[in-house]
Amino acid sequence: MTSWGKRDEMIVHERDPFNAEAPPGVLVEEFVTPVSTFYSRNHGPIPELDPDAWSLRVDGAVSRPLTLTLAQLQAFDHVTVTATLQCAGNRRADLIKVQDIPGEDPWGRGATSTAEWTGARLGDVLDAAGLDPAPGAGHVAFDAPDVSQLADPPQPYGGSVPLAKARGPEVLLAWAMNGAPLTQAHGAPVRVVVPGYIGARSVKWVQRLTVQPEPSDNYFQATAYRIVPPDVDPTQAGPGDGISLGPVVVNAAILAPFDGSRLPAGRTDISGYAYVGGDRTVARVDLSTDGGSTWVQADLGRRTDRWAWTLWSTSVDLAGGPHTLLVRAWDDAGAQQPESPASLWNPKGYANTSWDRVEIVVDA
Ligand code: MTE
Ligand code: MO
Repeated sequence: MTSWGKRDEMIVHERDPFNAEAPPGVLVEEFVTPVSTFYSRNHGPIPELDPDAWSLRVDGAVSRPLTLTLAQLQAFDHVTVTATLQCAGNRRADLIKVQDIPGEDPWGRGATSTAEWTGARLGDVLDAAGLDPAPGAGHVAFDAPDVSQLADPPQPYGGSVPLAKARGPEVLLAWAMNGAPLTQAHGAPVRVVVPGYIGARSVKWVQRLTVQPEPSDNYFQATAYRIVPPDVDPTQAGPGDGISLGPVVVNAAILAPFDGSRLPAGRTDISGYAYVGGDRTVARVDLSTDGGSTWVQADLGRRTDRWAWTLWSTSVDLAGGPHTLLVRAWDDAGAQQPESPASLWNPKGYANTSWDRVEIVVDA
């Protein structure tokens, strides 16, 4: 299984560790992304865990430390949440066009996907462990067994979220994705799903939860997934430098038509996604077909899932010739995406939320 259950159309950035995204035209087809086209983001070799031997250790600032087997975890209430994951490296390719970002993959618009996740609430498991609500209990750290050689020093993957987020009813210890057991690449037998936070916090193959006063000291929490200033050499950045990424900022992309396409004259359908995490929702999506001189509001599709993306679409008559399509989304706090990727450039290429731009030519 060299392609980890993914369709041939996937854009594979790296085989080892496996990193792949769906092309835009495939991603836009369905609100719930099929597992075969859901992006895959890994920092080390994908581990193969025996579900019968797997257990979850829950420790730290709890009065009853627990070790749960899969069957014991599945004895908690089952909850299904339709949630989008979005990698902090989504749309990095457009930052690389501003200035090169050595050592990081040029992800396009597809480092984000939506699934129906089923599992136990993390908060229910913490309650069972006798969570100590004392001031010392500030974060929940997640540990996984996959060792990343990209970390300095090489170490297993991990991360953390603030306790207040961890207790949200949407945060899951998930064993199923789109109604089927998690695949090996997506974290079998159990992963964390933290809707609204960058994908990096949804730790796969999780085997330990620790309630602790500080964020995780794991490399992927303390050093990576942080925005350092443009003039800092990221290889010199140490633990605690820069801005730690958590809630996802409002973002949007055009998935159809594809950049560089040549289209027949007449009515043109334009579609894509918009997404915001934290405690915000997408409020409006604007589209321009003339490089930003004028804007129309796109139609927002299915809006029933609080933690999922909004797929938007619109249909326009375009005259023959070249057109610059732009999209920008607004959230319910009135925040809008910044115009230029240059204003957002950072040495690791995270959180490109600039207006998305697609160049097309319409036949006369
Ligand atoms: N969990 C582990 N154990 N190892 C990883 O490399 N990658 C993280 C996160 N969880 C990762 C992990 C990142 S950066 C993202 S964006 C998501 O998983 C991607 O989840 P997916 O591969 O299921 O799409
Ligand atoms: Mo990510």
